[in-house]
Amino acid sequence: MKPIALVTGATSGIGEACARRLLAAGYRVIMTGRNVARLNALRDELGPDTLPLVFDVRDREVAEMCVASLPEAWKAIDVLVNNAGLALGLDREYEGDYRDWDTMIDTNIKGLLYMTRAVVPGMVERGRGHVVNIGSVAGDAAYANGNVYCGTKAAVKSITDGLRIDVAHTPLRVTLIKPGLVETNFSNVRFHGDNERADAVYRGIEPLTGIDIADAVVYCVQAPAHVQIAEMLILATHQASGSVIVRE
Ligand code: NDP
Ligand code: 8X3
Repeated sequence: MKPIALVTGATSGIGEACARRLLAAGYRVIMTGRNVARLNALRDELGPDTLPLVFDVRDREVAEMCVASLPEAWKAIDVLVNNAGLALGLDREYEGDYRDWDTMIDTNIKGLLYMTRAVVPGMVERGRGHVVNIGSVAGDAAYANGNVYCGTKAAVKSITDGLRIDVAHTPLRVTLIKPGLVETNFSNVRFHGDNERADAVYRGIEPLTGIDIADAVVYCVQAPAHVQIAEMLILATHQASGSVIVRE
């Protein structure tokens, strides 16, 4: 029987790329997100080794219920990729929009925790599993106007380290992937649909792609069982940190 991966936020960007690469690596893939039409289109394209699961990771009860009511053949999740997340706004902290803060904190931190709480007990019980959390270079050090988003990704780093400690007595592995600039819908979402502003983020530099990050995820989950890749920082070649980017 093929192993099973669950990828949150599989409707776009890094999550979609992870779904595609994990499928190609021989996994059956549970693809989650809120965009039903996109999930169904992916399922039609990618075939019966994928299962769409529609829910908002911020809704703890629904997230738990969706995981608990997976069909029997899809219950034994081997890999959880906690990818769903977003940035909203790029403003001085003292001028930020508190609704944007709530959404980022609820999605990037609490949603990731809800999924971990729903899936990891089964992994511990079965004595196998791998959790891959998508953090960010933004969690290593704050950059100008990144304040709350950077804070959520710093929290993801701590929460990932905490989980690794808490499962160290089991065969489970826990990995934090910290991408730099990846061209996805991320900046369109951050700038509330201002596509021109979003495009400018990737101007004058060759950014990473979702597939670059997905390849790293596949490398981590396919490492031999005694090898735990704790953390990976992946930057575009002309990016040195969250705030040092050399453009043409
Ligand atoms: P995209 O906007 O392309 O994808 C975001 C995904 O998250 C979508 O599939 C979206 O699905 C899902 N999502 C957002 N909110 C929710 C929610 N409440 N419930 C369920 N799913 C949700 O961006 P990326 O692919 O770039 O982002 C993926 C992750 O990578 C994020 O955690 C981001 O912080 C991180 N990251 C991105 C970087 C970049 O430069 N792009 C760099 C470093 C980290 P739907 O709308 O269907 O719900
Ligand atoms: C996304 C990368 O540098 O835009 O986490 O914050 S960055």
